[in-house]
Amino acid sequence: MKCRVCGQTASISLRSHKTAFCDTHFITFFEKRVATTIRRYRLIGETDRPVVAVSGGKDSLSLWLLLTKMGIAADGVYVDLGIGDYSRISLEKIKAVADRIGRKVHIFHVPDVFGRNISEVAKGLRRAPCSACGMIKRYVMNKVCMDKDYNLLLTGHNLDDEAAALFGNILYWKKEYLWKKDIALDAREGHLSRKAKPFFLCSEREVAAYAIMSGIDYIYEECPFSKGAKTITYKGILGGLEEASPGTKLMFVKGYLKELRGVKEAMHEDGRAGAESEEGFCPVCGYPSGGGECGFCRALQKFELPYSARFEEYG
Ligand code: Q46
Ligand code: ZN
Ligand code: ZN
Repeated sequence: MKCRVCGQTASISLRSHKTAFCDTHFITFFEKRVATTIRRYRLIGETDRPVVAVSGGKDSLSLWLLLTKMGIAADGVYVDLGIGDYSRISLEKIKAVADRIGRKVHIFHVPDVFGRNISEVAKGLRRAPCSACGMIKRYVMNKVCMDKDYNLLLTGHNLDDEAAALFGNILYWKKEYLWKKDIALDAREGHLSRKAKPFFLCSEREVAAYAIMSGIDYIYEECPFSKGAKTITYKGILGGLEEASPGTKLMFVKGYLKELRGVKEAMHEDGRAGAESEEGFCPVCGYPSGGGECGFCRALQKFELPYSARFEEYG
């Protein structure tokens, strides 16, 4: 197969776009598509101060590099869960990209603040690791935005992540989650800063190709706690559908976004939008909590630890 642009041997064929590219022209194609998504959905404005949630994986590191190439200056934020080599190697990869693009990264070390890793924190709280991790990550991301004056949190979620989550929500008719996903969320829709996902319409395969072709050294391993997650099964099922009918995933997610606009407008008209975001602040840390102590402070108290949310700054 030949590259659509220069006619040289293609290194990637994109069946869902009925085209193929060499490395150089794939990178251009991919960057243009993300730039179009950012513009069309107004994800990042000129006056925004964005921060990227980085994990060491291909998605977040690609996003970080791509934004820098587009002239969008963004720092990174990383939550070190203290999971042995997985966390250590992730941080090494993040630091390498931070050095390459000349940006800093705020690092929150769970073991430093909680005196134990995420698995032990979860045990102490009698929660599943992913539930404790989600709570801490949400807190840390919001905290870094509040303390360091960022107004936009960017994440590297890709089309496959979104399609799998959407599929799961529909499969079990989780109506409480179904219409909450969006390519961008205003402040207070479950978090404090605005939030956007510039790779919402880019498949995992495309992002991985972009990372490799751009020379990003990312961690291949997934978090050990992600094993057996249902989303992996859903991704497999959707992968089969995509194989049989290229473009299905993109159509599914784009169709959802279109429907969502209508749902949000209707909610706005009948005054349901934002009804659940009750004001109230945590008496310990001042974090908006809907009243009462926030989950993060309650977790620290459970271990009889004083309040602390310090960051290491690298770069
Ligand atoms: S939630 Fe769970 Fe992930 Fe946290 S503990 Fe690992 S798998 S990292 S997105
Ligand atoms: Zn080419
Ligand atoms: Zn608190």
